[in-house]
Amino acid sequence: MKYIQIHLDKHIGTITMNHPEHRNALSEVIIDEMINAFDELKEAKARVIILRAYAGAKVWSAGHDVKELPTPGRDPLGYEDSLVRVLRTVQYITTPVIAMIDGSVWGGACDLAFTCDMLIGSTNAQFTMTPAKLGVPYNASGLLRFMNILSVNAAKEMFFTAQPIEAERAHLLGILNHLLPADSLESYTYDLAEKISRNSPLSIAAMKESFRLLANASPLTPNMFERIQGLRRKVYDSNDYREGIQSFLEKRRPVFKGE
Ligand code: YXS
Repeated sequence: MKYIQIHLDKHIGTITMNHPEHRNALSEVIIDEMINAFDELKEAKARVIILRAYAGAKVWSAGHDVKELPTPGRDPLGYEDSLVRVLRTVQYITTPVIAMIDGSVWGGACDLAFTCDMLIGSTNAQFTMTPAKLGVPYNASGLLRFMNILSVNAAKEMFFTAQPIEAERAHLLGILNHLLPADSLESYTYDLAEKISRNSPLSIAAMKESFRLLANASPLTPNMFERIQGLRRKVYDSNDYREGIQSFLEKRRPVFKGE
């Protein structure tokens, strides 16, 4: 694999994102490799999986590959979108996944990290939710995930301001399970993973799947879903959506006109 490294040692799997040139942006290629890596570790009976960036990375992941966002008129986070596919993989694999974070996390990569079962970060960890900066209407399952982790007002602040949440505050808000100095992050994470690997995989698998079902148990009527989709379609059909992507590609600040 080109951008993903896999390692398995005594039931503890590690998936390392390794695309420094593009700050581990979640392109179709890296996502397909990541999904294969989860499948391989599941096959190999890993009892816990750690998802991390390459050693020394200042950016854990720069989020969805903006160059792969669809042109206006197509849902940028549809069911078959690569980011959405890997989020489902992390949710449905019954092996616990720990996000080990020692750098900045952007946009859809925040959703990937939040979808993991635990987040362990260093003081370098930072989380920035960017859809509003790019003119992207985030999707219902993503918003629900943030609401399950954060208070609604903290989730709204993340999405509406597109400003970074630093490590200390991320720990305070419950995003990070543990906050460590950078030089003890790895040993602490693998030590916690080892404790999980000693427990019953069957019991953990049943509880992880139950957590998933219960977390998504909020009743969403077809009418509610269609209303959300209608609201989102207006946005990804808009000129502002086009401007958000264009401004990123031209490395300039976006000028949104609300149309
Ligand atoms: O121009 P070259 O070829 O050298 O490549 C540059 C960047 O274009 C590329 N890159 C990305 N390419 C595609 N998608 C990305 N998200 C992305 N991020 C970076 O990586 C090369 C190095 O980038 P550069 O020079 O900016 O690195 P840096 O170290 O100065 O800054 C690192 C970052 C992460 C602060 C900076 O790259 C950045 O702000 N990236 C964009 C972060 C972001 O806005 N991500 C959200 C993507 S959209 C998304 O996730 C969802 C759709 S949503 O928005 O709804 O959550």
